[in-house]
Amino acid sequence: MSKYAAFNNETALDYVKSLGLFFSENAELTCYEFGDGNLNLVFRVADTDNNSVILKQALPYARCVGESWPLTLDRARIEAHVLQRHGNVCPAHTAKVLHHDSNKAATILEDLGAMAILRAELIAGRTFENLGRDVAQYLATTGFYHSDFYLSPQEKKSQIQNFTNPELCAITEELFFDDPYRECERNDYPAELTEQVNQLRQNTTLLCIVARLKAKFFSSPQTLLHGDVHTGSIFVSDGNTKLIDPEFGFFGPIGFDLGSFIGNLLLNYCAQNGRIKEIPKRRDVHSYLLNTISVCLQQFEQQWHALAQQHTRDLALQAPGYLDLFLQEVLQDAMGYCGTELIRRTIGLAHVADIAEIEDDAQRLVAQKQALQLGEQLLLNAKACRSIDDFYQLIISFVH
Ligand code: SR1
Ligand code: MG
Repeated sequence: MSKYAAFNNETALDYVKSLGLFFSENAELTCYEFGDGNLNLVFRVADTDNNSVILKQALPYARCVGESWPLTLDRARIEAHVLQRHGNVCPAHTAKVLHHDSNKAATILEDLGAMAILRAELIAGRTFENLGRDVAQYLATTGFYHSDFYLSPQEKKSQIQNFTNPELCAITEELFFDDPYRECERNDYPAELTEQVNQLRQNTTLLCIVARLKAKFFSSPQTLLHGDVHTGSIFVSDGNTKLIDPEFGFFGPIGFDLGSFIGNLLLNYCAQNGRIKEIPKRRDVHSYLLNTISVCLQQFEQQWHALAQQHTRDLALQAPGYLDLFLQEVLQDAMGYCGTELIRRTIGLAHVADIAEIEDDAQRLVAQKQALQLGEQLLLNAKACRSIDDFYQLIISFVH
């Protein structure tokens, strides 16, 4: 049985070569580590003919914090298996797993180096026409085919066990729903936000809404989530969109991924006020982001509807009218989770470069205040929304 040891450039190259699966026997290979995420090592192994693969390996701790934050290696198994299951139903928008070794916590993936990470592109003000549609397709398809509408109760319960991911879920449970709402060493925000943060923490209505969302995150195994759909988990090109990095995957509430994605678009929206100086250009990027949110919500709802009408296997869930009620609740949850994403990325541990890397202190503060206020308002008003149009109006009433 192969044993775990963290790779370096040399051992990563040797490992990929030893598999004999991706390169010709005499190929001259090069390898370098380029991971800049919070948790893992990521190597690119290439030959001289432009063939390449990505080797991703989990470390036994959170890379962004160090060995003081131990973390299960099992997340590599979860990630590879979520990618495989999501890839089976939505291959167009899921990164392809080429090989996985749970003992080494290592996965070899297709190299998406010809595409770019969405966060960096959005920060640079670049736009991608199909983004909203593609992410909606990924979320609706992977969501539907792992839900009670489609899986048998036996199969679903067995898959819930396979994807039990307590350590990574605990990170989300604490970073999304606990830390921002109380004093905590991990929180990180400027002194100028203290008053706004204190008001947030004293709002008992808001704290109850956050508690409800956390309870649902704990105990609503509705579908196999990606678990971390931020704009750093999405590769884009002019023609395509691919999701990577579902190591936080587990069976949870359907609205969580949708809300995380929209939250990240809104964080970029807030950031652009401090980034793009030319008003017409900024207006274009803002309209693009709002339009992408609108398309994503509409497509998600339409696609889920179409899948459910054609492929629902459960008899009771076919009851007339149930689907609409179900989707309304999913969208309300999504808006709530979106609010928690905006808040935790502004005052919690893990910030987004969109806002954190705005150079001018005053401009950064304006973006942070807007993100915090928007997050708060989405949380407070999500339950009152009944339609996609209500959600859209809610968002635009607080960003304009
Ligand atoms: C310690 S991990 C911090 C954040 O990075 C991941 O990508 C997740 O979003 C997590 O909350
Ligand atoms: Mg990640």
